[in-house]
Amino acid sequence: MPDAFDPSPSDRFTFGLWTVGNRGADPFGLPVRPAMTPLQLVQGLGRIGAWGVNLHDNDLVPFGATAPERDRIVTEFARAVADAGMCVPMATTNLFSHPVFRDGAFTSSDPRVRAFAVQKAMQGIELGVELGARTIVFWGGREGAETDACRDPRDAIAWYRECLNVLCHWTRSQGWDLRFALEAKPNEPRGDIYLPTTGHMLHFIQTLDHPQMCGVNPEVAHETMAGLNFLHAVAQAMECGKLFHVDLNAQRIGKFDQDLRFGSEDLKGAFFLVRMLEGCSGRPAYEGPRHFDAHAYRTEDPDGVWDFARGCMRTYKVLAAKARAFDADPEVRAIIAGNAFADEPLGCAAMLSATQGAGASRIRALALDPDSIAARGHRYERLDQLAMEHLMGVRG
Ligand code: GLT
Ligand code: MN
Ligand code: MN
Repeated sequence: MPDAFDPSPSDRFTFGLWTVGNRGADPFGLPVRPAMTPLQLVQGLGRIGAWGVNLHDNDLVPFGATAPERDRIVTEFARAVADAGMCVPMATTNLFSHPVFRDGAFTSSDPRVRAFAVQKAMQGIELGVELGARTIVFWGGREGAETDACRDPRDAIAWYRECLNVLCHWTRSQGWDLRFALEAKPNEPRGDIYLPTTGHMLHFIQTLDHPQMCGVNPEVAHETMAGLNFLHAVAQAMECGKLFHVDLNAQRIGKFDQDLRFGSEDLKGAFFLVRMLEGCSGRPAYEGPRHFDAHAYRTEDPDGVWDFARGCMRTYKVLAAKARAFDADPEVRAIIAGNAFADEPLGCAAMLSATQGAGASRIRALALDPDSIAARGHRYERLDQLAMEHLMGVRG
C-alpha cells in the first residue's frame, strides 16, 4: 500500500551496485544469493524509486577486460541507466580487491604499485565522467598496516598525498569539473588504516595541492566503529563546506563493519543525522545525494534485498518527517529558545569584530558571576524525552 514514505527520484536516494548486488558472502561463508547483473540491479533500483546508482570500475567492467569489451559494457549500462530514468552521480575505483594491492595502493612502499593504482584511478575517473558522475569517491581500504615494522607511516601519508595530487592535477588538465570525496575507516580489512577518521581526512585535505576540489564521504559505520559520534563528524564537514558525499548505513560500536540497513541500529543517532542533513534545524540542507552504502542480511533472498533497499529509503523519509515535527513542536521550540542567548554583547565574535586587541581586552575585563550562571538547568532531559516520544510515535 503506497504511502507518504514511499521513495521517489525527487528524494535523490542512491545505492552502489555493490550494495544491492551484495551476495551475502562473508569471511566465513560463501555467497547465498544468485548474482544479479548490473542491468538487473539498475532496473530493480528504478522500480523501487531510487534516483541514482553508483559504482566501482570493477562492479561494472571486470578487471583486465579488453578495450572493446569495456566499451560495449559501458555503452549497454549507460543505456540501461537512461531507460530506468536514473543517473550515476558518483563513481569510485576498486583499489583493494586485486592481490597487487595486498599492502596498499597509494600507500604501498612499491612505487610500481602506486603508479598502477594511480593509473587504475584515472581509468575509474574516465569511466565516471563517461557515465556523468560529478563526484569521485576514494576509499583507501588497503591503505594501512598490520605491523608498523613495514614502513614509516609518514612515508605512507606523503605517498597518499602525492597520488591524490597527481589525480587532481590530471583531472583539472582534462577540463573536468569533478569533486573528490575521501572516505575514512579505522580498520578492516587492514589492522589499522591510515587517516582513520573523517577528522583526519579533513586535515589531510588541507595539505593537498588542490584542497578546494577535495572533501569527505563520511560513513555511519566507519565513524561508529571508531566509537565516535557520526553526527559530529558530518557537522564538522558541513561547517567547512566539505561534505561532498555521505555513506548512510547502521552499525553497532565494537563490531566488524556491519553496513546494516539505514536506521536499523542507533535510531536516535539516525534521527539527528537526518534532521541535520535535511536542514530541519534551521540551517541549510546537505545538497548531495542520499547514498546508502549497506547490504541486506545474509539471511535474505533477492526479494529480501529489495525489502532492505526500500527499508533504507523509507526509514530516511520517516525520520525526516519526525525531524520536521520535532522542530515544529512548541515545547521543543520553547526549550531550545530558553537555551539560546543572543551573542551580543558577550560573544567572542561580536567582541572581536571591532578592534581585535581591544575586543579581547574587553573580555578580559568583564565581570561575570559563574555561580549565578551555573545555577540554571538546561532541561535537556525533557528535550531528549520529547525527541524520544516523537521517535516512538506518541507525539507529533
Ligand atoms: C566498500 C567499502 C565502502 C566504500 C566503498 C567505496 S567499497 O564496500 O566497505 O565503505 O564506501 O569504495
Ligand atoms: Mn562506504
Ligand atoms: Mn562500511
